[in-house]
Amino acid sequence: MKEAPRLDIDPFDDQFLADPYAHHDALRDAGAVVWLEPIQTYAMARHAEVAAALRDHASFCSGRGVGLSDFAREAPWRPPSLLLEADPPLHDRMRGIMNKIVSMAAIKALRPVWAARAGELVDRLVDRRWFDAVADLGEAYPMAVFPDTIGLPVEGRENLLPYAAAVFNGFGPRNRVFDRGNAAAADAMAWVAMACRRENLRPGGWGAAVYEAVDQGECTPEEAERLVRSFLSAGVDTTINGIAHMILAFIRHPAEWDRLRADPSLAKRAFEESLRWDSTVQTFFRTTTRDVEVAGTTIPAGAKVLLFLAAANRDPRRWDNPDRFAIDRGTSGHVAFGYGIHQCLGQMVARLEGELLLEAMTRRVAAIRPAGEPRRRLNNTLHAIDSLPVEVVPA
Ligand code: PQS
Repeated sequence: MKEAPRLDIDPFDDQFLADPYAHHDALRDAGAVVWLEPIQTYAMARHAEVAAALRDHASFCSGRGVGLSDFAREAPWRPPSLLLEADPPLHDRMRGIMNKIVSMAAIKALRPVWAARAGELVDRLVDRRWFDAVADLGEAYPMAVFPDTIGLPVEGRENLLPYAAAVFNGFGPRNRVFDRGNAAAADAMAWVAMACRRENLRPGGWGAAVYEAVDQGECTPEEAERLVRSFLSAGVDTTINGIAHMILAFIRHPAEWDRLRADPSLAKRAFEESLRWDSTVQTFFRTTTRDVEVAGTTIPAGAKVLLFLAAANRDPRRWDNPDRFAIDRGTSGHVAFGYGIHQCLGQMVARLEGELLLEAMTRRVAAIRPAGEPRRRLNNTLHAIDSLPVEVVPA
């Protein structure tokens, strides 16, 4: 039996968060399982072991939280999510309710409206020529389509952004990044709590649909309120940064834009590859429910294990030339949306947004160029960008 190598790497310090990819080789190469001394937890960063842990939800549970904090020892900072921070059977019952709302048919119904919004937005940005791919595209597009789909109050929607930043910081330690985000989010948390109430959700939206499950006897009103909160927690900051990194991927690999323009049918694959290349959700934790042996090392029961999704998505053991963004690459098996029973509920929503924006842009944009230095925003879970100035050359 091997001991896990001890590493002096803090994956939540400013230097790591600013450039996680610089540190992934050290994590992957040290072993299949490592012990991170600064945060006193196990971690895995190779594709095979990350995927296996995600698949094995019975041994690697979510109900004790998917952050550093162990809900069996510490009170959670917010009431736990009934999806993300739950195990079967509760998880499966809640996920069943949500799967019926975020269905293929529902996604299909959104497409014409969301495509029109993408076209209008991209028209305006191409006219301007210079813009910020974070504020003007990455934020503007999801904010133009997603809150309406949920049926949220119009007033105060800007609160979604600081709220989500706090949620994703909350999966890390109580470091400076967390404190900074949390201080900014106090009002936002109150707005989100208000927006999740039945009387504040527009009839016909996905929020109201969750409460219809209460009328059907499928869940309690308290559960419905918590499920609506999941839409608000996970639905904006993720896609915002996914879209921004998709643009960054093309800026860093300009020939890929020419290839996409030559064959716009690659849009879907290009978005998927951008998620593999830069995974918005960099990490999260599981907790072992028993002693688990991984590649000859035993992780004891009740241990937090940090899974590096983004490192798995660039593991050279799994991907050829992993640092290269190649839009026609086979991306099947990437774990940017997770894997197994907790695999992202909103993945079809994210894909629709990415694909529709790319489609709108391939028709109108000949080239995308950097127009200034990108500015990072540090977050304990998300690879986030604050600003990405670009110039687009009209087609
Ligand atoms: C919720 C669901 C999902 C919620 C880590 C966390 C999340 C990806 C990685 C997330 C956050 C919140 N998604 O149900 O509240």
